Amino acid sequence: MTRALITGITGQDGVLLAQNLLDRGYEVIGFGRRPSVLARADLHPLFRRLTLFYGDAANSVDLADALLHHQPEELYNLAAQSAPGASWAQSLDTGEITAMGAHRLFEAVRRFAPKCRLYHASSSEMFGTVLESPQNENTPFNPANPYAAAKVYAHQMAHVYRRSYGMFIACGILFNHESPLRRMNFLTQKVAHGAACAKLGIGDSPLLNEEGEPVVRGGKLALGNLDAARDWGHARDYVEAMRRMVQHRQPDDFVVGTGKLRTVRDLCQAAYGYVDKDWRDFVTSDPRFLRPSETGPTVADASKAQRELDWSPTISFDAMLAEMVDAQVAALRTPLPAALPR
Ligand code: NDP
Ligand code: GDR
Repeated sequence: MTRALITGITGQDGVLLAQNLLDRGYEVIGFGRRPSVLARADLHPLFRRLTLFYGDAANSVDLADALLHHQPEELYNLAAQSAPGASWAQSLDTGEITAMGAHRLFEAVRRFAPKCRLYHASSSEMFGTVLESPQNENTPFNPANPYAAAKVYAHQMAHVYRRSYGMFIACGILFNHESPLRRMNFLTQKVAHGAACAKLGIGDSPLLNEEGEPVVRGGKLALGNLDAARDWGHARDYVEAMRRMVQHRQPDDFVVGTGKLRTVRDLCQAAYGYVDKDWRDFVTSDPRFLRPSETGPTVADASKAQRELDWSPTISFDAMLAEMVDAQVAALRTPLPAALPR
């Protein structure tokens, strides 16, 4: 039985990757912060199938302890401050976890588990204000926010450790990938929630957006830049690409995406169209959600992953959105836990 450790076990990809590996008979160790693990009651059935290790990626001792204690054969480094939009306001925290957290982990693996095969979560955000399209493994980086700069640092350090010490560190340059597990501070989940509210006739949403206000207020969903363009795929497909990178004969970099570019408007049209609504009646552009500088348009040339990993996306954009909107409808129909004392 292969033993794999996953950092970022409470995140979207950590959950879906854990499911993928457990279904293949892996033993999985989930590294995560205790309060986050305990708070995610919805994930406790999954967590019961794996071994939890409480730790913080800001703490080298926690990482070393996890490695020494469990001696994993595979390690998937997914922990990060993962929101580019929040990374201007949290630039130092982002550097501490997204850049230095990865560096700390590489160093801990070098010292305490040097034979371990490692996957590191790089990102299409590294291409930033893109210098060519579509982007492949040789496209120059041009980061446009603190998150992207931190990911470039971690990516370069992965290469340094690979070259200097012969460590197996595969870097997945993954483009945007989504699922019903997406957090509410990301675009697709806001739009899925907005479409679900429109379907159910809910004018004021029970959930909060990035600004701590109802995601839908007075029947309107406030977004930022409607012209931004991305390459969106389904996270279940992308965690399978991670697994294949770790099984590959050598550590390498792989771009993973669908190759299809869509705008925020396209996304809104598809999601509200799914519930037979016209998105223009519901969506507004609010300057508070605009970013000081925009990444993109990011669109993948994933031909290397197709060729060398035999990987290609299997879930369509429309099927992904339908799954997300349906999940939001189901959640909105489920009563919230009893109200807290006022
Ligand atoms: P999420 O935001 O859903 O998950 C991030 C995870 O990192 C959470 O489990 C979070 O835990 C954990 N984390 C954050 N800070 C710490 C810390 N100090 N110590 C321990 N754990 C910490 O992200 P995704 O699952 O979407 O992404 C996984 C990885 O892939 C990230 O590195 C992200 O940057 C990268 N990526 C994601 C893409 C996407 O489209 N989803 C595309 C390209 C790259 P907690 O619950 O405690 O906050
Ligand atoms: P991104 O994802 O920044 O690409 O990072 P996000 O969903 O936040 O933004 C995608 C695009 O939508 C535009 N946008 C909005 N975004 C948010 N969050 N909220 C809004 O209201 C809104 N309106 C428009 C953004 O400007 C942007 O252009 C994700 C994360 O998973 C990263 O960890 C990962 O590295 C990259 O994808 C690839």
